[in-house]
Amino acid sequence: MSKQLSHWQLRARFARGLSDLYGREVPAYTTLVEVSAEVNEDYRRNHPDQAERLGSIQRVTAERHGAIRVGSPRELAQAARVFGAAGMSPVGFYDLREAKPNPVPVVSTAFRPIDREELARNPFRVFTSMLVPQDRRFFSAELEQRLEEFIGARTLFSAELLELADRSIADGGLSEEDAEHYLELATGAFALSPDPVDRRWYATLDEISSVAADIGGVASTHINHLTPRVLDIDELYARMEARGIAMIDAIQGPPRWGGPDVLLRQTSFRALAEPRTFLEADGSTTRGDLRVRFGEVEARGIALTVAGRNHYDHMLGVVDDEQAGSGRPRPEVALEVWERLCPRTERALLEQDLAFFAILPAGGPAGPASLDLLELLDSGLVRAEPIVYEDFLPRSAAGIFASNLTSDGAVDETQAGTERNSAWMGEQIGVEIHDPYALYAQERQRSFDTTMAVLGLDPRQVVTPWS
Ligand code: OOG
Ligand code: NI
Repeated sequence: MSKQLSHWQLRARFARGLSDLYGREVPAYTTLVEVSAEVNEDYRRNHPDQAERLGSIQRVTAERHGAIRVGSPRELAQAARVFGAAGMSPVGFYDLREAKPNPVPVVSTAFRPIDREELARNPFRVFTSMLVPQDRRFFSAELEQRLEEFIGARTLFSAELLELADRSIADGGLSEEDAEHYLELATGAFALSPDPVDRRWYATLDEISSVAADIGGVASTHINHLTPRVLDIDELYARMEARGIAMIDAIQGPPRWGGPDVLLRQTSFRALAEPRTFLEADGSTTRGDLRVRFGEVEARGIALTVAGRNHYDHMLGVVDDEQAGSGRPRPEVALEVWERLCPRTERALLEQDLAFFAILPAGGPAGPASLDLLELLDSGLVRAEPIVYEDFLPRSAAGIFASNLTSDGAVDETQAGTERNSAWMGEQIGVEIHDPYALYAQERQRSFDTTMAVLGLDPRQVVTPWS
């Protein structure tokens, strides 16, 4: 029997395959990856003891997230099998239809590894959005029907690919030969299609939403962007601009400041015109271009608890109020709000149970073992290491979508929306959508229980900020 490739090995190869593909399709992406690697290397040199606190340099340098868009629950269920084959499970539910000021007619989840060891081996994740043609705020009954017919008639993932995917899920991996085959088909499923785009159909959808056109106006799906991770996103932004690449206005997410970095900061360069073939109304084909794909980059910080996230959303609301009417994001406003309202240290985040930390043995001088976690930390017996945020932010996602749209779109707010939630999505695809908060809490609890056991303490008797 030939050697078996495990899920994480498939995931690492899948990520590399997509990265090679996207680099061939969008050369500016290669520039972004190069500049990101330089920024990370310089950061590591200048901050030797800080650089690896949120992940090893190997992990961060290899790290990517992709974004894809599909048209129906059936397509999403198939995508779940293709990703499941590489150990990626759906985590989180994002309703972008509610995003202000730029609603997008999709609901999304992210496929990613969920165990710490798996994340450390390769954290590849794919933000996956599904069109909601049933939502009357965006689509008429007639358009819904046309969309369902168009999407129902296409095949994104071949039967052969799905069969290999199911085998990998069932067996925990694939033989070398099957793996090659799976990777070729899986990567190929996300290549930009050379098929002609029906110009009138595309334009009809584009009037409602550029994202609807990108999903329902073409015959297949494709990577929308592939995002490297950097340790200093402000530096990356400056270096890209210095190379003459036009970046969007702002870095999405929390501002740069002197306190702990939390959640996620993202920015991107504007979508590039890519040549496409069009099918015209008179049956002829012409050459033209579409601007949909772009380059995004991100920096990841500490995962927040539900309370921390509520506080974060509250701070964003204050920033909005204070810069209302100014037209464009003003970083100094956000900075001032953060200085005023955000706890300044990791310790404060931990004490107020606003962020997640792993509790690890620190090998400090053995003092009298306390039954209070904060005292154990003070005595140097244990230490708290930040748990990195592995997910996405709906507001940033909507900002990323919006910064690259060609039309403003049309939304009829007098219509009622169609109810969609995490449970609904899980039922549609036959796989449970994991709750990201539960995953972070589990990781914290495991690290805490293990460390208390090492100290000979009963974890149930030790008081923590979250107990
Ligand atoms: C997804 C946009 C969201 C992110 O990083 O927040 C996203 C898309 O454009 O399809 O990728
Ligand atoms: Ni993205």
